[in-house]
Amino acid sequence: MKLYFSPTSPYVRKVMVLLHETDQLQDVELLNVATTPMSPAEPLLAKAPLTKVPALERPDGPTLFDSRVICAFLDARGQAGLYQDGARHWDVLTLEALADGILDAALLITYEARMRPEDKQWDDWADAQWDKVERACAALNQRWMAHLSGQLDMGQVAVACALGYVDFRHDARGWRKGNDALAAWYEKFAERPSMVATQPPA
Ligand SMILES: N[C@@H](CCC(=O)N[C@@H](CS)C(=O)NCC(=O)O)C(=O)O
Repeated sequence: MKLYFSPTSPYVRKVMVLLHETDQLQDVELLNVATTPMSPAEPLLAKAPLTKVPALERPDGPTLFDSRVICAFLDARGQAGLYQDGARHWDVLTLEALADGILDAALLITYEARMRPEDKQWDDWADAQWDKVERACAALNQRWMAHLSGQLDMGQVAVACALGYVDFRHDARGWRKGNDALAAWYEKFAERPSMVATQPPA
């Protein structure tokens, strides 16, 4: 399998953490591609029409995207059980969706600053995206700590990758304020070898 990859993409990081945690890293070749909405990566065009990373090329089926589909596929392939069974399964999916929502909002703020000409940038819009991140962090801190502190699952991995990205690109906005329990949980989770090995380059 070939994983279209970027070392700074937090969505790719979800997949990489899963590969580490489930001992499947050796089954995947990493293809480093730079892709943005304004400059889609050529190698992705034929495989993944949305031209985003991650995308997973397989010898025996269509290329998979997005990160949630790839993670679910690799979890099933490795029989890892990171999506849990029963009622907890839906909690894991909701937690992963919440984490990906943090990423979507945070990435839009990044793109606003990096892609849009300076005279067209709109601070209120970026701040409104940040409001989503703040609401999501508050919800995690208030309602999800018991789940986050339980047995490892994909919801936890996604939340950790989302918080790692917010630190990486939007540290100055201070997501930890008022979220002490979440901050303490993240500090510990970030020590996992899978998280250390997949840190974005400085
Ligand atoms: N929902 C997608 C989002 C992936 C995504 O937005 N990746 C970014 C890199 S962090 C990208 O490839 N952006 C290029 C673009 O938007 O054209 C997923 O979960 O994989």
